[in-house]
Amino acid sequence: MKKNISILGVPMDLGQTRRGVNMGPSAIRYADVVERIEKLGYEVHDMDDIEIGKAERLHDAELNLRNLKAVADASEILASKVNEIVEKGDFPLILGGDHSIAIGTLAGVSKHYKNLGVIWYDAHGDLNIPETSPSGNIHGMPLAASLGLGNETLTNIGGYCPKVKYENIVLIGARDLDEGERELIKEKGIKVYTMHEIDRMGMTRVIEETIEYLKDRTDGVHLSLDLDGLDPNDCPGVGTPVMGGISYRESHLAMEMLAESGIITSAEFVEVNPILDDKNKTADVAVGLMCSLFGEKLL
Ligand code: EXY
Ligand code: MN
Ligand code: MN
Ligand code: MN
Repeated sequence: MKKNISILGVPMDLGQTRRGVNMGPSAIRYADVVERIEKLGYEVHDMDDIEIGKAERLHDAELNLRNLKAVADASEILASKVNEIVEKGDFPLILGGDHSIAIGTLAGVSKHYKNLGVIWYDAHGDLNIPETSPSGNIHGMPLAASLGLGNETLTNIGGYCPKVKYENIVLIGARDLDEGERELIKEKGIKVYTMHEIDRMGMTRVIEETIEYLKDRTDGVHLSLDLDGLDPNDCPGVGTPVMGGISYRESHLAMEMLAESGIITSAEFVEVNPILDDKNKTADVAVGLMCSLFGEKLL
């Protein structure tokens, strides 16, 4: 993994309706993200937060895309900042903010690769389009948008589409999928390790297979880690908790194995909501996982 890491905060809360996730980047900094990663021997540049616009006053129920303009504007800014980070040769580490920010992150990263792989560590699929979304919340749509599905304003962020190919993504931790998402997964044969496979195979084999699957077909891998992928007992500070999640230790093991593999070229940690949290526990878990991803060892 690269020795220089650039951190960028995205205080986005407009991809969903619960307030507080805009404070995610602050909570993660408060958990000493910079100091803890520096301790591992990296040079860390904190580029601060990007600016987020305002929520729309009226929601257009027919469009079913809440706060489309503000989310799209922020995604363009994010894409260009992430692009700068990759161009200068640093590892981009993006702090959310709700998961809608992945649209901008992937737009900034993907053009630097022929075949970007994506690991989507999440309780959810985030594969909705306005027609299938039960909520109109864009944080349930970023993976679909990155595949080129849904509203054009979102699929064309960064001026190109798509950002990823179906065969280059792996979902880990899924346990709350909407009907349209299930159909898409089956139709396209998307690789998914639901909680069922994690329980049966164990995280070791899940990550071994994921690395094996991605390493030859991709030339870079983005890790999009939604803290709600973990069990809410370990990560209570998330807006859409789902019982029966990935454990704290399984998640560290996953990060440690990814660190050893050296395949990860960019990462984002999203959905930390300090208002719903217990003494900043979720932000602290997030930083611990980042440290494992960057090679921290137990001994
Ligand atoms: N699938 C539901 C929706 O689209 O509204 C819930 C999505 C939650 C998305 C979270 C962040 O991963
Ligand atoms: Mn530098
Ligand atoms: Mn998500
Ligand atoms: Mn989620």
